[in-house]
Amino acid sequence: MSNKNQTLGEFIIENQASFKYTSGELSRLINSIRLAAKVVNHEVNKAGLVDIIGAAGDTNVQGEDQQKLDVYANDKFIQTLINRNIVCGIASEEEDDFIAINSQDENHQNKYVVLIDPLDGSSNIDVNVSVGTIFSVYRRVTPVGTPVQIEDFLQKGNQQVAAGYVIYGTSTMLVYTTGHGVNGFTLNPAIGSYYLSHPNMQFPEDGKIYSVNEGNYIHFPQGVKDYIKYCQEEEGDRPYTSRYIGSLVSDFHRNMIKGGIYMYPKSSKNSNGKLRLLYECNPMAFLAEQANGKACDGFTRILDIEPTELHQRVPFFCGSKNMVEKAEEFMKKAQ
Ligand code: P6P
Repeated sequence: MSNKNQTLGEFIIENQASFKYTSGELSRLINSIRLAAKVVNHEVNKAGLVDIIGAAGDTNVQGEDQQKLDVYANDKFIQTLINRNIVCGIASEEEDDFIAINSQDENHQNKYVVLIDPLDGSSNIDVNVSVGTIFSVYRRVTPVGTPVQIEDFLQKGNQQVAAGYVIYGTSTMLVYTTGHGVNGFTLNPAIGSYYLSHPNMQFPEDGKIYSVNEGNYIHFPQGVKDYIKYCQEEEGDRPYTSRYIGSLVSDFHRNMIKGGIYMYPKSSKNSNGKLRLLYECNPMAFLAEQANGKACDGFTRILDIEPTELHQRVPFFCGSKNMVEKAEEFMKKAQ
């Protein structure tokens, strides 16, 4: 149950009982993400002042080292999660290997691992386009109290206990699920509180927006080319509108509100596509399915894919159910 304008804190307390398996740890985990997002939001929003505060790698007017924003975001989320002593391991797009936490202390009882893309689309910051943080949460599968292992991270997406994103756009929003639907919270930066602005978010079953980098068209598989031509032909409610921001979180968020499909297919340039399974596709697929949408690699449900390595890439089709199913139809027909 949720009512509009409830704060994120009130929402978490009210829905605590529905977080199965947790004694408040998952709530504290979401709270730590909400705090880190506020800190990163502040830094992202002043990135435009780079001439005053110094570009990445320089020192700013206070003589402080100016970090690249994705490195900054990575450090902030990792430190916030470690300081609150909630998780036993973290994997990040910015870290080659996973980070084991408290591995020397067999008394720690932390049972969650977090996988994160700290600042997806960060190349857009220099041109003032929205960017986002994406996170995915699992319960560990190795014994509590022992050092976390790679198998704690290489779990299928259907094992996630929570997933979400922060979108640093015209307003900053935290959108997440714990398996009981998707809710969106908008930050009021004046007082630092998030308010439930988008309760129970749902993908429209159908849509008229397709998001893909058409510059790669000649490199796409035939099924993708056929689907793009289908979107463009004059028939019924088509041609659709092409909208591609170059920021997954932004395209996903718009499509969830208005209806649409986002595609990052494999191509002759990227044999498995570009997006990472564990900390981009799985969390977005969990959100999509919780919001009555769908997510696949063109043939297989994303959440059923067996991961083999931390930074593996997969082709990604995600959004309104009927649109994803139509794209799958073209992929299978062209096979
Ligand atoms: P391209 C950003 O780098 C990202 O991971 C997604 O956020 C975005 O949708 C995609 O890559 C853009 O990639 O190759 O179209 O520039």
